[in-house]
Amino acid sequence: MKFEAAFHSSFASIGSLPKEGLPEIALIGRSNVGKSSLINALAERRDLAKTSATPGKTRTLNYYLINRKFYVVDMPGYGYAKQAKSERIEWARVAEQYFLKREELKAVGILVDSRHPKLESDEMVLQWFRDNEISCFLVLTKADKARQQEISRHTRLLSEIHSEARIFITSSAESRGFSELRKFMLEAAFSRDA
Ligand SMILES: Nc1nc2c(ncn2[C@@H]2O[C@H](COP(=O)(O)OP(=O)(O)OP(=O)(O)O)[C@@H](O)[C@H]2O)c(=O)[nH]1
Ligand SMILES: [Mg+2]
Repeated sequence: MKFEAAFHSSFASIGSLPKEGLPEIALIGRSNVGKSSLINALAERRDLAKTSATPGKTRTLNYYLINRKFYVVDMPGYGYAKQAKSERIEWARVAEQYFLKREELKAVGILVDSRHPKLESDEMVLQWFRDNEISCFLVLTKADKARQQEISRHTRLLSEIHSEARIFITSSAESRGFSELRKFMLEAAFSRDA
């Protein structure tokens, strides 16, 4: 299956989000975890979403229209040490409103670096989604940089927190893990309640 993707628009506030009611799947994760790279890999495009080696590249909610049927939303990363505290608070406020209120939101993909289990900011986010009973799936990124043993351990730890969630192991650098993920995202957009 292909994801035909086009950049739709960037939004800095919840009030201005699209109103036509298409389903949405959001991607979140620490700064630099590989959210924008994942969007490029899903779409098999090199520069659709802007990526950067410097954390904090994505600062708005960026909407990508997939197959003219649903949106994938690239969110700003969290856990970025150099970010001002006021910005962090603002991000949390916007994100919380979006996750709790947005009716179009069908699932949230939480991206975690394959190599780094149990980071404090990831644990907080994982638990927040579990406690708020928001449908989510987990994506291990940068699998090309991790050993199989590390990946297995990490997968096990994640399933202790989210026993129901699907876990995908991916590498954007090596285009690994995306056909399953595309299929899952398409199904999540159309056959589930958030
Ligand atoms: N080796 C490897 N590097 C990756 C992979 N995915 C992303 N990267 C690198 O990680 C860095 C960050 O990637 P981004 O996709 O910009 O990360 P992001 O999560 O969108 O970051 P913010 O927008 O700052 O929140 C870039 O240098 C990417 O090239 C991967 O699968 N393997
Ligand atoms: Mg980004």
